[in-house]
Amino acid sequence: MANIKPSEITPEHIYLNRREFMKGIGALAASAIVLAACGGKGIEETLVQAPGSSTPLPGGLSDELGNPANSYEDITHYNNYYEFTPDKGYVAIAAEKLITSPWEVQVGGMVNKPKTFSVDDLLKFEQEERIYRLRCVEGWSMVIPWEGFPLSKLLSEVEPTSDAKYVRFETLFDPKQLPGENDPFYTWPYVEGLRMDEAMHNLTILATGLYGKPLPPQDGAPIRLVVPWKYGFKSIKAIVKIDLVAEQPVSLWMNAAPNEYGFYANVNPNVPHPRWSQASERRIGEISRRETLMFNGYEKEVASLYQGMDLRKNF
Ligand SMILES: Nc1nc2c(c(=O)[nH]1)N[C@H]1C(S)=C(S)[C@@H](COP(=O)(O)O)O[C@H]1N2
Ligand SMILES: [Mo]
Repeated sequence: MANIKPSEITPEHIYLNRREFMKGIGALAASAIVLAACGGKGIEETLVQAPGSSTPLPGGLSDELGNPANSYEDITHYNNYYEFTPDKGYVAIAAEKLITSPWEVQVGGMVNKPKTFSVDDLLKFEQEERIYRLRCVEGWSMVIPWEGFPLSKLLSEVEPTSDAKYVRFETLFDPKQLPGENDPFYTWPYVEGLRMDEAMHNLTILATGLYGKPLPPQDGAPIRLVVPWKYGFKSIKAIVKIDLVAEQPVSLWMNAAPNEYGFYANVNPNVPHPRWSQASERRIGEISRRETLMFNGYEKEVASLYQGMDLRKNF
């Protein structure tokens, strides 16, 4: 049963009709799928919040800490996407008509084999499910079941040279489709960056879907970055360009407010934002606040990347 890969299962059945599905194929086979999809958690130990429901049901999706996944409705109707609107509840409607096909991602810079990937090319990388917490720098969070693949696989294919020290990502620049890009306060297009070791880390993925469906426009279709131990703004949406570079990239947020948004942006409850504490967060769907975890709960996996660094200076 360990051989069943999430990618071999019709995702809509798993996520949206899990209970019907289980009735159909029997509980034994269903538990095998849960083991494969959730990295070893037994079906009895997990909780799910069904799409459209606020009540966790037994037997569903949760992260490795046992936090139930947010509903599809929450994940797709509470968004940050400044190219469209700063109104989180309106992004879904404002982004509805974004043209995401055809779409190309140009990967170049300091690489031996620059390559332009179509979305079909990107979908040829084996797609995995990753259930990650997403912590916005504003103090809210969600648990999101992404589909995608490690960024390291794409980078290996283009063969970064030894001069490449950082990866720079760029969002589509198209002010007709992305009206926010007419706002002169920001330096468009949206840019983000990672240090090479961060980019190569297994937790860092390019996401192509969520809840087993293609990414909707509001969540970054057709392809977005997800770096779960960093504040959400690092997880850049609608990527068209990835460059391997020697110098630390300057992001849109660093340009907008360098004292508030640093390059590293690691989730850190001990380093307050200049205008608010980062010690706690509101999980969407919950009433009381919960404590924010160091590196968003991924400390074991990523703390070694920052050994010897002053995390207050390198915020
Ligand atoms: N291109 C682009 N990417 C972006 C943003 C944006 O405004 N534009 N917002 C970021 C912020 S602040 C957060 S918290 C996450 C939100 O992702 P979600 O809407 O899928 O939850 O996307 C990030 N990626
Ligand atoms: Mo954010």
